[in-house]
Amino acid sequence: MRSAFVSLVGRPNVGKSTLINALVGKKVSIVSNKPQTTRTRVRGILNKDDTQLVFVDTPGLHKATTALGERVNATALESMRDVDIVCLLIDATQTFGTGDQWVSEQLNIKNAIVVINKIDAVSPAKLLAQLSAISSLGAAEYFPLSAKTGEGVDQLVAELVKRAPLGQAMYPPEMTSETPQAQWVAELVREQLLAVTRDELPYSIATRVTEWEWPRVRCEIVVERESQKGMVIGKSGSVLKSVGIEVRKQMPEGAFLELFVVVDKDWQRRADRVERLGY
Ligand SMILES: Nc1nc2c(ncn2[C@@H]2O[C@H](COP(=O)(O)OP(=O)(O)O)[C@@H](O)[C@H]2O)c(=O)[nH]1
Ligand SMILES: [Mg+2]
Repeated sequence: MRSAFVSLVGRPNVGKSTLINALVGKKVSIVSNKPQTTRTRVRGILNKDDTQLVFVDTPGLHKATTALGERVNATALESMRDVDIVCLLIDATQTFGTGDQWVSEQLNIKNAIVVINKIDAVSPAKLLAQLSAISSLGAAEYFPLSAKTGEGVDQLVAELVKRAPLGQAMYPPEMTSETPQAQWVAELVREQLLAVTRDELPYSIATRVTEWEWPRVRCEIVVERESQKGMVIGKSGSVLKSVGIEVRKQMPEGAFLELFVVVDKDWQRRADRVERLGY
């Protein structure tokens, strides 16, 4: 038996969460087109032959300007330590630059695997130019792939299996995620809200399940200002309603999901509130 912890790190929005879902073959981490969607360490488990790979999805490393930003950066940096393999993700559609360089300096790049993601969205010429720029990092291995289409994902898995050290399985074989059900529902609510909000609002939203008396589930949506409440609720509750419909589709049948919006003034800037919200 072999097993390995594999951490997925990189700047915000490079596709770390999309990739963990593709690797596990099941949605274990929420995704959005807004940077800084992932706020906690998320694990996803893949069993392949006699190897168990435990993937660790992490928040994107960025220049933090709030207590929340500092907290999630610390989570990302911690998640790189004590793992067997680090995969550094780079977005093929963005120019390789100082941000990626900085992230690469936070890890032992010589042992790391560099994943160039989103190859479905660039021309072969652009990809070649990117690969040649990125090769200056001096990583052990480079894997161009598309987390979205799945192209190249199997090749990465094969390499990870090859690198996994001998060891016991850490999770039972049927387990793909360790996120508690209530927390997962809160994340699904936040994912839907991220899809319909803009500007600074996505960063102001936190969600948490405050009651779980199946089939009744109560989820609180926390915003930072009174003025944001209306945007989350929508005209006669239209936004909340559509969020509820989309989330219920992803819950076991029969769920009765109640959504409430509350204001916690400037929570994102206050370390104690950030911690209380579970980040
Ligand atoms: N075209 C394309 N888009 C991708 C790919 N992987 C992720 N994305 C998109 O990039 C955005 C950020 O993805 P996400 O997984 O949340 O990035 P993270 O912040 O690194 O976790 C989303 O809009 C994804 O749909 C890919 O392989 N190809
Ligand atoms: Mg993410």
